[in-house]
Amino acid sequence: MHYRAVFISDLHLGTPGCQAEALIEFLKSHTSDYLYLVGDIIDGWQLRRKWYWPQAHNDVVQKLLRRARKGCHVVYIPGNHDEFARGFVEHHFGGIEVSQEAVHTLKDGRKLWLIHGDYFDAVVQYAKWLAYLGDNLYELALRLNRHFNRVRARMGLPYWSLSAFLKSKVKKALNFVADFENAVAHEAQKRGYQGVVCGHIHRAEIRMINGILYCNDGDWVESRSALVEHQDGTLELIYWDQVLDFLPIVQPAMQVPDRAAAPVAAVAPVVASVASEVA
Ligand SMILES: [Mn+2]
Repeated sequence: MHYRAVFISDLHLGTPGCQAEALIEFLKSHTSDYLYLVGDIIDGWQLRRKWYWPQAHNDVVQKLLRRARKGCHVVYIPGNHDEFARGFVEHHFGGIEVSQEAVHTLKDGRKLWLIHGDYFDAVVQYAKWLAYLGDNLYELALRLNRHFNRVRARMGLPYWSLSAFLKSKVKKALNFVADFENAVAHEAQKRGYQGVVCGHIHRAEIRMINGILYCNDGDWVESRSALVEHQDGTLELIYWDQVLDFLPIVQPAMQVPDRAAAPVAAVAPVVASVASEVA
């Protein structure tokens, strides 16, 4: 299928989480006149910590370069994980244009503002912390919570609920997604655009927010999603071969006999899914 435009972001090449093989398959069957890389394409943060660069990740880069060579207009908008590329803004890389932000005009004339979106994320550090907790650390946190409360009890202090703490964090994380979407849409409107395309929060979406078309193209770490503009100008989110079991289920936590921990177990899948969404 050949599209007018394809928008992808948050590939996180250079991390084991990147679904490079699926992305290559997607790119093969989704050619376009315009290809926008909306940030966090290469994960410089992770690569600095630990070098991880399998062949498939190289193939993705080669595929993007080849696409540019073959006449596709490829624009690369660096994100926060690939902020090193912001030093190359207004330059070309083998035909790929690097830009801080971009504008795409839809077939019907509407102008979309293209940004990664991290500028609107005042709480990157917090979200990262939550993402770590969503993993195996969750179990450790439960164990620590029990020890912590034994110590507190010995000191005559009341029980401190990890459950209540996590619930408030989850609520804040959900607020964060809505706040992010509203802030991005509001700024697009202020700048005179009819819509906006961003990434960053790994949450694919197409919806109207106060008369502004808000689009998020998702990610290639979990949801394998892309935004496309068909030849007739309609926009669509494409989920590539999506598997339904992508949410990490925290099974062992369900079997904790400690009654105090039971509510935590109930909220665990939510924490895990929210954590992955705001990463
Ligand atoms: Mn990002």
